[in-house]
Amino acid sequence: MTGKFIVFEGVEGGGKTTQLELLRDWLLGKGQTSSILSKSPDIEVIVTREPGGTKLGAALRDLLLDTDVYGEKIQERAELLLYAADRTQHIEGWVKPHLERGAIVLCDRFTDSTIAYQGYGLGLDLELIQTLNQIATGGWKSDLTLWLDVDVEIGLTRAKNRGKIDRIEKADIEFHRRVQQGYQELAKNNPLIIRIDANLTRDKIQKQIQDVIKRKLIEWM
Ligand code: T5A
Repeated sequence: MTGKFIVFEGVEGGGKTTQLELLRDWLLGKGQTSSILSKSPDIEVIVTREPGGTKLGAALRDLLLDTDVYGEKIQERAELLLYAADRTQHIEGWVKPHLERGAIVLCDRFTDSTIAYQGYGLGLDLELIQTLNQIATGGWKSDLTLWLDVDVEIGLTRAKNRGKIDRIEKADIEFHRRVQQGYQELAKNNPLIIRIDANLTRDKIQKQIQDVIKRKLIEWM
């Protein structure tokens, strides 16, 4: 099997981080007698995220999510360009080399986040964002995108209960509803986006994800 790039998307608090880690453990067979990848034991499974998957990205992430960057408001197009810079560094310097070695790369957010947040959420030009995504990735696409579809209120409550709130989580509820609408539109137009009901318990969400991945692994292998 060649490397596979699996992306997790969705509004705040859908449980992407939680589910990515559960999926990695399941793929590697942690706590089980055999791994789902037992026929290909050498396959590497790595977890990464945007923004922040590289050292440069980690610095950009701090700037992007900080509630008070040197006391200045980040301009919307500056924000867009910072996400693009993070993505270029991440894809070229980290994701592609792993995929070329045959790894399964599980990534928390990718290009659809920019369409949903900066496009639908902030109202920046969608064509401009598509062009920028194209430049940042060199046209690279995910092999599969799992959209963790959680009600906006439930997701924000989960994120708030966790403790510290970042700059974007602080945005008003209408912003998050527009982001949600963005994901709905994206899923309508792209069969590679699979909707996962993320309003359920951690175990029930993971079960849906594993069922999708089992089907996909058969197809890919
Ligand atoms: N962004 C990103 C853009 O605007 N444009 C872009 O192009 C990109 C790439 C990233 C921010 O950047 C923005 C979007 C984001 O605002 P982030 O910290 O990565 O910042 O934010 P999120 O991706 O939203 O991460 P969160 O950590 O907020 O949410 P997750 O990862 O979806 O959820 P998770 O797993 O951390 O869970 C959140 C809390 O809920 C609990 C967990 O224990 C945790 O406390 N939880 C559940 N509780 C009940 N039931 C369940 N099923 C639960 N699953 C998890």
